[in-house]
Amino acid sequence: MIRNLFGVSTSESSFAGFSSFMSKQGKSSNPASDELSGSGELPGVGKTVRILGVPLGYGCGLAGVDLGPPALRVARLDQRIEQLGYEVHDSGDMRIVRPSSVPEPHAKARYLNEISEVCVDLARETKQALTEGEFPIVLGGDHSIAVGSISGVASFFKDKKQSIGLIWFDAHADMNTPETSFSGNIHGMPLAALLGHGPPELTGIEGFSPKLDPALCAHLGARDLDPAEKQLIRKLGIRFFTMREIDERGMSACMDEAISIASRGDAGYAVTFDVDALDPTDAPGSGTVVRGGLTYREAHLGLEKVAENGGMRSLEVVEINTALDVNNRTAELGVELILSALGKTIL
Ligand SMILES: [Mn+2]
Repeated sequence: MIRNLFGVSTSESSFAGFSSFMSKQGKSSNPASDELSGSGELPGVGKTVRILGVPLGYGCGLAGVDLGPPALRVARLDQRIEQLGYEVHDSGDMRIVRPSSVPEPHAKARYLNEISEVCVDLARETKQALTEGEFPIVLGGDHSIAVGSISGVASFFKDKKQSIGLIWFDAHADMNTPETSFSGNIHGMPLAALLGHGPPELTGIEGFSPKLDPALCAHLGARDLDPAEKQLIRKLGIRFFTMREIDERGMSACMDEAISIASRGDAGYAVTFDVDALDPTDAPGSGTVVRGGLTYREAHLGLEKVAENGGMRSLEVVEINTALDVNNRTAELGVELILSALGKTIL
């Protein structure tokens, strides 16, 4: 069994502080802020983001995803967020110990206990960031971590008797369960788990289930769904904006509708972005690429609209695979998309 090693700080955080030296350099004297000050008020002034790196890769069964957080930092994530006026608290990367045993060849939910343990910690850390008035930005890792991060966001708002919405960008539904999954890889199951379908180790995090009301959820970018997922989508009535619909109606109209669905609750919404939602020509660094995805500009437009709307309560970028990436292009785009979601505009 794995143990999350705690950082050297005196807090109970399971995030090591080793990368914090990169983040805080006295933001009031940020030279880039001065550079940009002529273009009007910076979107991040007076706001603080909390960066939580989660280098967990064994939900996807492929090496390389565990280096997503460092790849985003190589693309100067913290510094570029600071240039938008935000204060950046980088908690570093969660320490994840390799599992001590390999699952059975046909295991239905590979590394379930290990992933559950990480998600329990991540839920607590994400909730803690919100409690301290900071905006959580979670860096994957594979998409199984969404069970942790979004459980934490849902739990924070549940305590305030509020319901959180969701915008989920992905080529896949991520709505398998151990019973329906072909691979047993948990990164294909997180949305189902958050909606209350799946093993109690995932659905029961933070002590309640489901975390999300399907009526407040919008999914964009799907083009590769399994038969059982299609059934569950129909049963729950969750709104999917497939690539077919985005082609037909355009990203702008689909995004407006997605935002209005996610805003039906009283708490705003969580955003999670799987880079396989993007077309592989723009994002080659993913282990699950499918042709015909969101273009570079469609993705930016989507997140620019999220920023304009102002309802986003947490942001997550997952599934960047450094072993498959080309010159860090996918991580670079990941940072750009985070900046768009945080209010960076062209003009
Ligand atoms: Mn996914």
